[in-house]
Amino acid sequence: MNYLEFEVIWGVNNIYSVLELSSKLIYEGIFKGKVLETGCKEYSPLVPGDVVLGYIYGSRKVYIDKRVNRKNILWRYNRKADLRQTIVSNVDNVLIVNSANFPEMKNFFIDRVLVIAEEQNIIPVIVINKIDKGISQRVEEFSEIYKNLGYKVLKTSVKTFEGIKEVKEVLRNSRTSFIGQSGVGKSSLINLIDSKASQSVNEISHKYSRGKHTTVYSISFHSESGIIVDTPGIKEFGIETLPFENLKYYFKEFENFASFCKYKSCLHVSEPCCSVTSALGNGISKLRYESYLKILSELKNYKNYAR
Ligand SMILES: Nc1nc2c(ncn2[C@@H]2O[C@H](COP(=O)(O)OP(=O)(O)OP(=O)(O)O)[C@@H](O)[C@H]2O)c(=O)[nH]1
Ligand SMILES: [Mg+2]
Ligand SMILES: [Zn+2]
Repeated sequence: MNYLEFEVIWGVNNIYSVLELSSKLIYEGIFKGKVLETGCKEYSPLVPGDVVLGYIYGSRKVYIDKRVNRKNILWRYNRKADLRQTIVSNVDNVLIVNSANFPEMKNFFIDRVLVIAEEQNIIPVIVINKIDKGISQRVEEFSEIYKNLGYKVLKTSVKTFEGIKEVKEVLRNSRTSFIGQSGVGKSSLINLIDSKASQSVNEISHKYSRGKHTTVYSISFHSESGIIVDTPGIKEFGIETLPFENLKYYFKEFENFASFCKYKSCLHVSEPCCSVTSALGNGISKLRYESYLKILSELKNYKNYAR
């Protein structure tokens, strides 16, 4: 059997579109067995970015036998399935796309993605799109907070092309996943960057001021600017399965203060002699700290939390 390496481009219902890496040809891949043996119960065993081993049969078909170990995963908690769901794997950058106006930017959403990016060693970039329609004061305020933390914040418009060059610079020689609420313009940005992408885009619903979930599955594009992964709009980016004691390590602004807390195990909530809480409003943003407390309580309340 002649095993070859393929990259997963997209897949639905266990049928995958896979790219053979040396010939650059696309094949239709299915599992040789009923499921892919990964050793764990997984919500999505194969996602864009995965590399698999398999062999070609018939015309343009591939039996997928094995998933190559992943460098990292962009994951979220899927409440319905009560499982961690991998969205994309082997990711260099995650572009957290927001709208400067509608749908309204959710800082808690951004903060949760930042936590996972820090946990998985993915470089996060915050994109504020639709700036042709003006930027709300609130969005400006948060942009400043994220910039001060050292995160890259790009302001873009698909209408005026502002910031597109900067987005392309991020994408170069890497795999970048776009992520965000429905209707923020992920697919519109991708279509602008790669004319071959031709992803569907849709008006946002005026009745509900939100997107219509136009993109329904994740898909990769090997564009001249780099590998781009479009993903469906996400309403809630939950991270409940992260152990709550670890959350503090992924709020990177705590790092400089945490070593001065009295207790090494300090969670920076109400412990005595906590340097993080002492720095509130003076080194630690109150809005980010509020987010930390909110996420911490979500993690603590996770029903299946196993110690
Ligand atoms: N004014 C303005 N409208 C934009 C911009 N980018 C996207 N839009 C509009 O926003 C709407 C939603 O865009 P999509 O690209 O479908 O959004 P999406 O994030 O891919 O949404 P889902 O696939 O549902 O997750 C469309 O009507 C776009 O034309 C922009 O920079 N400026
Ligand atoms: Mg889309
Ligand atoms: Zn502390």
